[in-house]
Amino acid sequence: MSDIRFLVHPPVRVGLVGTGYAAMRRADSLQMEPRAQLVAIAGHTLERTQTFSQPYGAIACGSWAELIARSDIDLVIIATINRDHGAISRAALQANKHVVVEYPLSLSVAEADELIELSKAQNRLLHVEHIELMGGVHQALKTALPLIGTVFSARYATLKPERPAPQRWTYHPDLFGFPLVGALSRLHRLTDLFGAVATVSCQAQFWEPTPNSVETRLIASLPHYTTCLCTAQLRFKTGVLAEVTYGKGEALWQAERKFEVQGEKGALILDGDQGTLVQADGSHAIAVGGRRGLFAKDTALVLDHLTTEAPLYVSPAASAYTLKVADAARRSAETGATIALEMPDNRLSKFGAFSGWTGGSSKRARS
Ligand code: NAP
Ligand code: BLA
Repeated sequence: MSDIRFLVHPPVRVGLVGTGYAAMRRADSLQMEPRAQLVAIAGHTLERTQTFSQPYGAIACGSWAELIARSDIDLVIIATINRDHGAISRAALQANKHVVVEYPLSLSVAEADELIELSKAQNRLLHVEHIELMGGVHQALKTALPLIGTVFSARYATLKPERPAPQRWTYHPDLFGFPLVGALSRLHRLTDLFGAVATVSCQAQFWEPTPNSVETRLIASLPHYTTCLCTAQLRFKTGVLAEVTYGKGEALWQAERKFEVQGEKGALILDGDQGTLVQADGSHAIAVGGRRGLFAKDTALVLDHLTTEAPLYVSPAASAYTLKVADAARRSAETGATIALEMPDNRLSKFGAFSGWTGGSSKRARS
């Protein structure tokens, strides 16, 4: 991460693509930052873009291509639908802009790799946001993992009942990607904690938007669904077995956000924002920080990086590796096969891909 060969003199001039929740958090963060200037915004419709841009005093662009073509922009922040991340990142890098993109970098594994190569060739920053790594739950896990000895299993479930299912892009496979690709942070927490994955198997269910029906169709791709429910089993190279469940929509009745890790000397349970360490002598509450202010933190770290070369908390190579795992889950769900992953490129460690590999990891990892 020390091979950054660029420095931007503040204020960093920013173009923002997107007008939704993540874009608003970015725009608010930039407005608070003396080191940045939000120059222009591009959205889905010009009307919404104009309304969104006005309080920030930013120029509303008619398209992301128009935004990227501007010579008064150093950094493009991409906070729009997942389908477009790859194309916008590519165009921005080709135009010599630095790029920050919300996860996932691309819906395609091959394109993600190409973009990383392109950013190096262009000598520009490519940062994929992974705010979940800075959130309270993940930080609590990282801090407490050494207390439970050799880890052998983990379970992470996030279920979000939404009734009726919203008419949003997040329920369109073409726009969001395979559920564990679009919600890449779920798998990324695990690769950050436990490192490289040996095998993946996954089952996925999708409910079609048939009126008055919750008929289950075990097919991987529909133009639009009203519920998805995916469960992936990951066997890590260290031997840790993990199960990840992700679901959203109107066929679900009980919300859940729970991360459990079992080790030879204890267990860690993070249920919502409640943390518990279970050991031989009983259960102890552990402190868990919040989930607010994470986009602002990410934005500040990017500005630190661009203006002083301070290191970032995650590398695009680490994100691209997790994308390979998520894509293997998709292939497993489609074929019914268990997918073996190739050992990640040794160069990954150079880019900090497995920064969390040693943190609280099992003894097996070192044996
Ligand atoms: P959002 O609030 O729904 O905003 C989506 C943006 O995309 C809006 O500008 C929307 O414009 C536009 N859009 C919607 N449908 C579109 C279509 N068919 N074609 C082109 N543009 C379309 O979503 P979000 O939560 O901000 O998510 C944006 C990105 O941030 C995603 O990549 C997501 O993974 C990432 N992210 C979000 C969070 C979070 O907390 N929300 C956290 C981490 C990462 P209109 O409203 O005008 O349609
Ligand atoms: C992640 N939240 C996301 C993502 C989307 C949303 C599309 C990226 C895909 C994913 O990982 O699932 C969308 N989140 C929403 C919406 C609501 C929501 C529409 O909570 C409606 C209330 N995001 C928020 C709010 C918070 C928030 C209000 O919109 C609360 C502080 C946090 N969303 C948040 C965080 C992530 C995320 C921290 C990263 C994912 C993670 O923690 O694993």
